[in-house]
Amino acid sequence: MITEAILVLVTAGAGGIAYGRYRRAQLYRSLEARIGAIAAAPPVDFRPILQRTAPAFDQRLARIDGIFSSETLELLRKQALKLAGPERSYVPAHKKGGTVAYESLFDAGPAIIALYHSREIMGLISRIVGETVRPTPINDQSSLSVLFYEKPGDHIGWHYDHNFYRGRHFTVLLPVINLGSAAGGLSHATLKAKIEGQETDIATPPNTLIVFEGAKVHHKVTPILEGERRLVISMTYCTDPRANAVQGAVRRIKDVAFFGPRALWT
Ligand SMILES: O=C(O)CCC(=O)C(=O)O
Ligand SMILES: [Fe+2]
Repeated sequence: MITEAILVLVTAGAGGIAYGRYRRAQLYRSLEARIGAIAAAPPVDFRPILQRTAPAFDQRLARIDGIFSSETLELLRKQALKLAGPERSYVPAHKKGGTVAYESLFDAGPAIIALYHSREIMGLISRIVGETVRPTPINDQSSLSVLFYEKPGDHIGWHYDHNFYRGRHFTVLLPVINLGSAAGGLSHATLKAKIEGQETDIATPPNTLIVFEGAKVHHKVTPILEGERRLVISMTYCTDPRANAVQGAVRRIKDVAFFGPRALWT
């Protein structure tokens, strides 16, 4: 009797997981079809960035100031702001802040999706890092996201961005809002990176493109103060986005911590 009940529960549980994964797979297939359409007709012209010279990347970190025209930046900012109610993550002593993940960007943020998938940005990043990069998969919640620092104390502690893939993995940041009472009218959420053992401030005013190998460069973001705001489009690229089973499982565990149980089905 008891064994039967356990059997029923286990079967139901396994069925539930299989169904959850099936529904996720369906969702990703339909989103991938939308990516193709958005990237084929981008709402903004990213071609001007093809003219930019690639900065040195010998420290595995590079910045380009004033990357986009004011019209392009304005559109990206407007769409980032439309993303209502970011999911707040709170990993005690490590991270506090809001995040809107990839799959939630399709309706409000087509220009953000188009940017992530544009040949122009991938060409620029490939020139900077010296290898051809591709987007990381859609089932990785960190592939494309908008980070919201807007409540006092929002921050991220020292960390490496975990690389869940076979190839090299790069993080690309585009701050679209950074307002507060620190120098230059910026917020106190400062990106710090260890470069040659030295803690170095990386200025992140809006419209700066920051490209770094997050799995190799230790970095953090200091807490924001009351009344300040910092919004960042965060994109990840990889030279080989295939993952083995262990890498996939570790990514899922991390995504569950930051984005909740739905990531179990990815
Ligand atoms: O907000 C930033 O400047 C960096 C964020 C970051 O390091 C992360 O999300 O892993
Ligand atoms: Fe990071």
